[in-house]
Amino acid sequence: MAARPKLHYPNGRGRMESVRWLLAAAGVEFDEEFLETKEQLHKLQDGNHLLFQQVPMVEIDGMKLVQTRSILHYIADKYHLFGKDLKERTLIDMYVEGTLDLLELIIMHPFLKPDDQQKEMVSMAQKAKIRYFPVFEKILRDHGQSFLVGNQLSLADVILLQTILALEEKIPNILSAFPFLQEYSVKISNIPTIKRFLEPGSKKKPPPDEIYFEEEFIETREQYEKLQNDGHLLFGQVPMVEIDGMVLMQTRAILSYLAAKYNLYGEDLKERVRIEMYAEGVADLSEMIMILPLCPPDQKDAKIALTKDKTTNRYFPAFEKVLKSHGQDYLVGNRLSRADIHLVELLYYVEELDPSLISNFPLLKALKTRISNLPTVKKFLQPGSQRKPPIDEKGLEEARKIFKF
Ligand SMILES: N[C@@H](CCC(=O)N[C@@H](CS)C(=O)NCC(=O)O)C(=O)O
Repeated sequence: MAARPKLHYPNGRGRMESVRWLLAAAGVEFDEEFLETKEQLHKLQDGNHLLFQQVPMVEIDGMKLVQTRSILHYIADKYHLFGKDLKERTLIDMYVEGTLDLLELIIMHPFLKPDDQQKEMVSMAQKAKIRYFPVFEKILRDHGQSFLVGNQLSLADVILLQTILALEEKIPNILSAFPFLQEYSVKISNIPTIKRFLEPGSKKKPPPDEIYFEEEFIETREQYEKLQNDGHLLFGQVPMVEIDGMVLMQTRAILSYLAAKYNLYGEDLKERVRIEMYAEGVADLSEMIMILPLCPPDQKDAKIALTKDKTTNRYFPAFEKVLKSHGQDYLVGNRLSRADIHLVELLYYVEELDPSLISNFPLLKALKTRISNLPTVKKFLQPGSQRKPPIDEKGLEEARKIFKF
């Protein structure tokens, strides 16, 4: 039995991800040797294993292949994913090269400076919608077939689906004006080999800029005092977040930084200020809900009644009206922003307080479902994530001891 191909690359998507996609689509099992240190790359370079001193490198059929496109072509040829004749092959090649131009932008995106990332995201979406997707939409519409070339799966389909899904992770509604591509991407995703690759546990790599964060829980008064005495806390308070070489304090400032860094703060100053207004409104109601457990028992019922009244008569109508006024999927600019995230977080808190409060607000309900189904949010809402449960009596007691309130 021939040895399984062995892929040499870091444990991330980069240029190797297309090779992983193609092997998976062809139903080929493969092994991976992850380059985790510079030394490992140098060892491959010094050992003359890399023709141009670069990875991706794939050991296959007794060869050490480099150059992503050459690797893709070899695998496509070997597994009959490169058309039935020279004409089909060239069509596939053209489609692949066009798509790779777009994919290259996605691959390079995380390496841009945070300030440039937002601009590039907008221009990437424009390029996809104006230059690339219309081409493939037309091809599919004109020939009415399920695949781009020769009515059978080819390298072109694999790379196009990879690119569509990678873009959708960043811009969920990117295919909204392309019905044929929507149907196509569902069909190709359901091809058994590809379906398996798209399921959790496969060798498909997560998005490079998926955010991982670590938490250091403050469990005792001593830990809190140590942080204060170390001079880490600007105003002696938490939350505190260490990020990008800084120590950030003040919840709103932290949220603003994260939103700006991860393109959740609108396209221009006008969108930004609307996002901020909505976020501040959400924060006011969230604050009312957050302090309910601290309320003295004799005032609690009145405070809850007031909170419910403000929810249904002030805040929910305001957001329902915003959504109704533009009929779009998101609060601002028809794309995900921190305003949507904060509002949906609030909707979950309100639901814990009284699930009936949302019943007269159909657009808010729809927003909650939509945002909750975004892959990253969905993951966060699933058990086992870093999301925290509502505070209980025990948690409250501990917080009292730590913060002395
Ligand atoms: N045209 C090459 C470019 C390969 C490339 O730029 N590889 C990068 C990693 S993604 C690399 O090995 N960089 C290290 C170096 O150039 O020394 C291909 O498509 O494989």
